[in-house]
Amino acid sequence: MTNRGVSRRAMLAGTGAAVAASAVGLPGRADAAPGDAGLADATPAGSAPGESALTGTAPDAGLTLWYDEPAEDWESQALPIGNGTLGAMVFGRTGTEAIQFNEKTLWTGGPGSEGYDFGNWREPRPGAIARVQQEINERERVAPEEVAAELGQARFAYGSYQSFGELTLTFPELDAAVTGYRRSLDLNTALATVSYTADGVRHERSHFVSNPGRVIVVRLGADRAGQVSFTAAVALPANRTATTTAVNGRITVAGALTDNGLRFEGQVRVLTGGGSRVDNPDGSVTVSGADWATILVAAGTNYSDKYPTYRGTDPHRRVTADVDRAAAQPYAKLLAAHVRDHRSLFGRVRLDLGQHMPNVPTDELLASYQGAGSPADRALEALFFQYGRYLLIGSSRDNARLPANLQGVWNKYDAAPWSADYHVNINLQMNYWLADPANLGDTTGPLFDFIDALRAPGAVTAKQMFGNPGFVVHNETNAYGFTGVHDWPTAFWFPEAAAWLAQHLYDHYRFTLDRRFLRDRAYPVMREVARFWLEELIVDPRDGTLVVSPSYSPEHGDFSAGASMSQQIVFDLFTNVVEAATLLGESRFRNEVAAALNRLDPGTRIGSWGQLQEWKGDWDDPADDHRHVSHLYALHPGRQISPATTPELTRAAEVSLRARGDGGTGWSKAWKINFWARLLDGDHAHLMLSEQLKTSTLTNLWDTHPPFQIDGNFGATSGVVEMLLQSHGDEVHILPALPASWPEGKVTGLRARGDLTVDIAWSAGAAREIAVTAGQSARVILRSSLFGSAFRFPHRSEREGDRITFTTRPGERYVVTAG
Ligand code: FUC
Repeated sequence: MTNRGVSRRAMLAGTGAAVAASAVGLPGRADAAPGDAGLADATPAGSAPGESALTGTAPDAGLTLWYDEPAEDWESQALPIGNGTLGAMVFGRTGTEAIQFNEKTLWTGGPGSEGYDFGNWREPRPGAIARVQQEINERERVAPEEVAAELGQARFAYGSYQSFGELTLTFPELDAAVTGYRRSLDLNTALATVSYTADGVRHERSHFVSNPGRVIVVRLGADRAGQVSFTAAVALPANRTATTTAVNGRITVAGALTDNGLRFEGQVRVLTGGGSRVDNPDGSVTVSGADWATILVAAGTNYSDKYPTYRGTDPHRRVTADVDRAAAQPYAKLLAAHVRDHRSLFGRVRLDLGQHMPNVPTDELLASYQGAGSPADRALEALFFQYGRYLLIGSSRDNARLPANLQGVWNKYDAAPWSADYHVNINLQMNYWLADPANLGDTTGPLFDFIDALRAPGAVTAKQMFGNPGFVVHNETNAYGFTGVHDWPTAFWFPEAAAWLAQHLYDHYRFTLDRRFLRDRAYPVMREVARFWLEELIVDPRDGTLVVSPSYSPEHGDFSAGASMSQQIVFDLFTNVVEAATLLGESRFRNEVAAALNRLDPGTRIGSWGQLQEWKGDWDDPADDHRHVSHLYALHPGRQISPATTPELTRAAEVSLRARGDGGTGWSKAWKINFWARLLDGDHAHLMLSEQLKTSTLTNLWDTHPPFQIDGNFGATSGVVEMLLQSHGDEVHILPALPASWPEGKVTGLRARGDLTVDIAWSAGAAREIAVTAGQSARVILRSSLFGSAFRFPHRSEREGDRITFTTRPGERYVVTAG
């Protein structure tokens, strides 16, 4: 199958992408050949003199992943589509296709599963934590194995996220030679398409997962009438039994997980135009000689996020309603609603790095990537940036009941790597770093619901293990409120996780300035977590500061008192609580937290080789290249260290980061993009992006740890935003870390804290035009090299060095231009 560069896909009977485009009034680019949509029509950075560089209306170009062979491997080649709750992986095989699919709540383990205890100690252990604190006070460092023996315990019935099954499609043209093969994923429309010619007939299949329609949709067509024939069936994983029936073109699979009794149901409806459709006794459906067919898949479980049972209503009615509602709509309408819905989020941000997408399949584009700033390299970088946004939309929508997990919503295993769970010592947080800055703030709903759902089980753990109010979550958690511990010494203890999660709530407020969200959602959680820490901090006998003990820098080193990350997370929490309580007029609690903040060890020390210490003791080894760089939390995602406010600590952070090196797992490299951007070193940030693309990215552009882990995709997108725009401090910093490889470009629709939407055009490595659209009235400090020379800004403002300050009016757009 080497027929590269199929120049044009046939206009097939109502199947394809062209319908998507026309049905929603998009330019007909989806019907163009791969590579056609280069940047010929989208070169805003080079706009004519006197013309605004920010007002181009060219379509997003080069945002299609495409290949000239079917996928063989799920992990590295198949293409993901999803609506936050349902996910599917498209292989595009021509003989027997197996579309693997997921429903986000299908988890083994938890209540109903033998021995589940939420990770809480099965026997009371009075004084256990105090004993460890005592040991630490005496010896300063205690090996993780010793602490695990005292505080850990074997884990039972934690469970794993499950594959729901496969929709198999068997085609009679099985043995026919195939020519002109192409499979693609268009990020603009969230549509995966497969097309090929067999026995002189051009076939096309289109796949999408509709969020408004709550179904997976597969449309099959051909360029001649009566040529659509296949048998559709649902194959379940080997660990599952279910009843399967086929009645009137509706396949129903229903059962309960043997492990925990969680009920599940999937329904497939097969609709056809022309030809015949037959239900088979084995629960499959055969279509012969149709002009077209539409396959709709809905799935659900009786999962609920409510402690302690985690069970809700049987999925049968909802799943039936979902497929039936979708079946009642014409395909074009279903498709148009999907594309409109996806575009309403995806289309908000455009990134032009002066790229040119060459006419080669994406695996070749990746293989030839050098990171040297060629137009093709920049095309891959822009695609990878947008892919992170695409994947978040696909795995985290407002109505989804769980947030994006380690694999988003995609998983083919019954025992997934790390259970495809919610690791909260970096990974879940990284999944959402991009959400607000990349203008996808409305994908945060499932994360915030998840945090809320952790409060009840986490309160039990806080009380039982620590005797504290508030709630606690440790190193990782599942769909069933696992907030306690296990006994893997280097990864079982991380009671700071809830405080880190609370940062996301407050940061969402900082982006939106949504007071009601702050009062009703964010602050109640922040206050509860702060209450836990007010109780839990102890006085360090060595210097009288308040410290966390036992404290453990994630997955690294010994236990001690006051490891830097522990201190920095509590510092960040208390700082945010003081700000929020001030805004909400909660002065008593504010004062209590402010007093503790004053006594808190801030976790920022410069050590003997100029490094930022990872621990309170100066124990860092300059030869250590561990993947976690936890002690730089204060630099990112925190805001305790920054070049503008703490230059010495910033230099120390840089020393530490250099020592850790440019390697690491996929997510580690992604974090380093963010770090280097915060250090205002665009070239090093870009180097990390290129390292990630060269050594930690699979051919379907999924990040690999290895194995596949989606946090690196999300972290990289966040890192690119940090290179172009930062607003963690008091100012909105334009192009803070622009690399030499991106001399010309334009980005529109990024978000800055303060309810601001920002567009930037630059050339010769410097901003030429900036537009800030304000959601509310606020004082804005804008920082850009542009203010160092002549500029135009027709509003009242004060200028100081490279900053201007002005007051916004809601809805107004403020444009600064060079010259
Ligand atoms: C953290 C990391 C591992 C892995 C796991 C899922 O614990 O240290 O590398 O990413 O999460």
